[in-house]
Amino acid sequence: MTLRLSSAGESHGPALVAIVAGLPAGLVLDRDAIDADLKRRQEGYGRSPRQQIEQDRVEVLAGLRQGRTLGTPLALVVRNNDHRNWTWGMSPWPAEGEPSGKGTKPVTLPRPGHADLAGVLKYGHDDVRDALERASARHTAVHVAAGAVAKALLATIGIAVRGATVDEEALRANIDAARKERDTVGGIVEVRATGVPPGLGSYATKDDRLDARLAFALMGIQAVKGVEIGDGFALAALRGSQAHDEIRTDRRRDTNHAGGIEAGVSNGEEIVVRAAMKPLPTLMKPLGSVDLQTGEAATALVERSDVAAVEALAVVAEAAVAWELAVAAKEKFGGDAVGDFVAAHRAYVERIAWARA
Ligand code: EPS
Repeated sequence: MTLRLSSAGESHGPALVAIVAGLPAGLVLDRDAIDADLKRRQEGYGRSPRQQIEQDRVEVLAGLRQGRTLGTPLALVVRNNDHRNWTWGMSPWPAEGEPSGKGTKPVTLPRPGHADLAGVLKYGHDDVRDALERASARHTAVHVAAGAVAKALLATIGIAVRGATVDEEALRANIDAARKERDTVGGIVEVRATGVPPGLGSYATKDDRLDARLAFALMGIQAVKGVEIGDGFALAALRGSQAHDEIRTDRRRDTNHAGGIEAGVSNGEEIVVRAAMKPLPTLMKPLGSVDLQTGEAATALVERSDVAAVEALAVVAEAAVAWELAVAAKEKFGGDAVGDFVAAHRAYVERIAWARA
């Protein structure tokens, strides 16, 4: 069974939901570990006051019994506490009573850089909110929960995944300066995965390639505008003799310019991927836009937002990479029961006589 993930949920709607299908049965999940990742995602430097309203926790509605997966779809829910302030404005059904709370007036001032303009044009909305609510990075919360489940599966075969910002100190100084100037900033995150055996992904077709799948997963996260694997763009300026990682007799490498992937296949070295995030588009000193109701020049919507969400992206990118590695590992090792998955991995590393570094 292929691992599959689908999600739904608006930023100020009742909840975010994800369905994870294709997990082997018997995988032990730790609620505290999932909630710890949800908390890490919320704690990032430069977040908006929204993070004081939310205390993200996972709820499991299906697929789990006494902390063990059943091999059936796992249904995950993360509730939006802020929905209580939007019950009329974000009511799934026609709202009753007098309009009250937030979201009652249509938004008509699209923000450059957000989904606002393209979203209303594409879907025929009159209210920009109908586009921005789903485009919001809020829904990354439930992807982090799914990523924590993927990490539990990967841990059974000794794979660990960790994301971090690149140059934390400079990033925080940049955030402080931008906050003073009522502006926003982006930044770069890096995800590393250890314990990945050679042979995940394939060069056989382009959608098998592990590098393509990781790039797809990272570009699928809000505000990500660039992805690189290993030394990425810097490789273009090197000679071949400098750019490639020589193979030792034990088939390991002393360098890792390739970021653990050659020709779309993991090579057994640490997987290293980076994602670049653009500055967030909700600005306190807004850019020029158009009022969609009047057609007149205007400035874009101003509302509560983050100065930066780069530290959150490190956690979200970690979840995305973990998810893709879990998909690739499940594809390679299969297994309806987690023991089958682990045994297939063991047999494989024995066949290739792969000794972990
Ligand atoms: C977001 C705008 C802000 C962020 C939000 C993403 O939300 P609000 O408009 O409610 O202040 O805080 O991210 C989250 C809520 C989250 O949990 O990550 C946007 O426009 O994308």
